[in-house]
Amino acid sequence: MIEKTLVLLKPDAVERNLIGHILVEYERNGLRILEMKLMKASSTLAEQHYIEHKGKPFFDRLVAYLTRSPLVALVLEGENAISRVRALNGTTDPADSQDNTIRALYGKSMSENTVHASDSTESSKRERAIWFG
Ligand code: 3AN
Repeated sequence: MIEKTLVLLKPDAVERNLIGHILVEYERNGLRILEMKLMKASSTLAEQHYIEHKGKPFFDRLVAYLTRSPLVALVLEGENAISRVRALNGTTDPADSQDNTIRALYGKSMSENTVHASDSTESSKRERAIWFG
């Protein structure tokens, strides 16, 4: 099934000049960039994005991280894009991520793990609406 997924190259990725390094991984795996923008997220946007984590001890840190400097938001499209991009990104904790995943290569920590991708069709729809209207 052809799917769309919402991806963020989070502030630590942009700060370390990793945009090109990460995009090449998606593109060479046959995923097409449909939309893309470099922007600084507002707290309101970051809170909406991470609404499922509201109330958790790391929520405020998550919002501060996402808003501290520019990020890149993009929509990728391809066959089974949602699960394929999650697999390319690796697990939430970079220390556990399989070799050659984006988080194993570039992730700094559980909190600063460089990339985000939607985890389901519903999340993709919700997150694409948040970031691209
Ligand atoms: P993923 O981004 O792999 O889908 P989620 O949705 O479980 O992971 O978590 C969203 C973000 O919240 C993660 N990218 C990570 O930065 C942060 N996070 C999740 N769990 C923890 C935790 N236990 N401690 C610190 N940060 C966390």
